[in-house]
Amino acid sequence: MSIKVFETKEVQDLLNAAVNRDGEGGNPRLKQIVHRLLSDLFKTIDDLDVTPDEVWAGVNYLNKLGRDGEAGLLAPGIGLERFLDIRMDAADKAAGIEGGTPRTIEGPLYVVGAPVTNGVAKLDKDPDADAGPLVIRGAVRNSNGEPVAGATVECWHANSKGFYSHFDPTGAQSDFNLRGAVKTDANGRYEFHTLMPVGYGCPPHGATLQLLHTLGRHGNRPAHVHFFVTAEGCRKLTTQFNIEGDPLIWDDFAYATREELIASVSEKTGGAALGLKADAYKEIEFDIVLTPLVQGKDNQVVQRLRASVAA
Ligand code: MBD
Ligand code: FE
Repeated sequence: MSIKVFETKEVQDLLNAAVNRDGEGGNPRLKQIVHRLLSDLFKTIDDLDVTPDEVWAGVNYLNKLGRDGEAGLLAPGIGLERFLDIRMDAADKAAGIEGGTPRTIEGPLYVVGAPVTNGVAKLDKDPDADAGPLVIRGAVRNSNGEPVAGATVECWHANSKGFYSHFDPTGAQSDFNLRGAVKTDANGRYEFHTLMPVGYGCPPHGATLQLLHTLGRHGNRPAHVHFFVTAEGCRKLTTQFNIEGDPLIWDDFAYATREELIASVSEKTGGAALGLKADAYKEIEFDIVLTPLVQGKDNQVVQRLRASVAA
């Protein structure tokens, strides 16, 4: 069928009416964005001759996505969150900002308000028989290579099942298990004592995995650890490392892997003296370089609705 109605006055008037384009009230920015999104949707329907059945399947999908609470999970899955990083990387490049630890996506599983300690934090509150001890340590430096004392390094990751506390479908984990924040010491150093994570997989019956499967994709991530790093005079860094050797390192459904963010693991002994659950443990060194404020401002603080324990 070659029915094309998008360019007609009737359809253009409909698009303008739908966002109250010329009327009083409402938010002009939202009008602009919704007008463009609706226009692109209508044009897609015209161009690809999308059938009414297909449109209603899509509407139904959005209802399921909302019921499952997975819009924040679909966003990285369809590359939307990665796309925002690509744009921020390009903005930094255009502004001549370089040299910091690369950013990569926050993802939907952060919880506000993890406990903060000085220098070192033990993140594993709950026992996890299938996870061995892991020490994550490193230094925070500024773009001059100087250690940053008093920086806050916040960290969160999954357990041996790939589940995050607060979002664990089995309900097994305590609040803030495998989550915590450390203030760096006088040498800019931080250290987390924790347990080795396993990669996350999307909920098996959720809307995100449904779409990914329909695209012939999977919904799994390699083992990884998330960070927020903040310090006086520096821009907030949102990043992660992915752990070397995971077969999904370059097949992450959320597209968060970056060459510079692949952590290598060393085998250590002496864990008993550190209070770890076994003497043999794994260690990841992850040094972090922050970039300075831009004209006194942090242009990296992203506002989004984040989970909290009380809510
Ligand atoms: C995760 O653990 C994650 O980091 C992202 C981006 C999406 C889903 C689960
Ligand atoms: Fe994650």
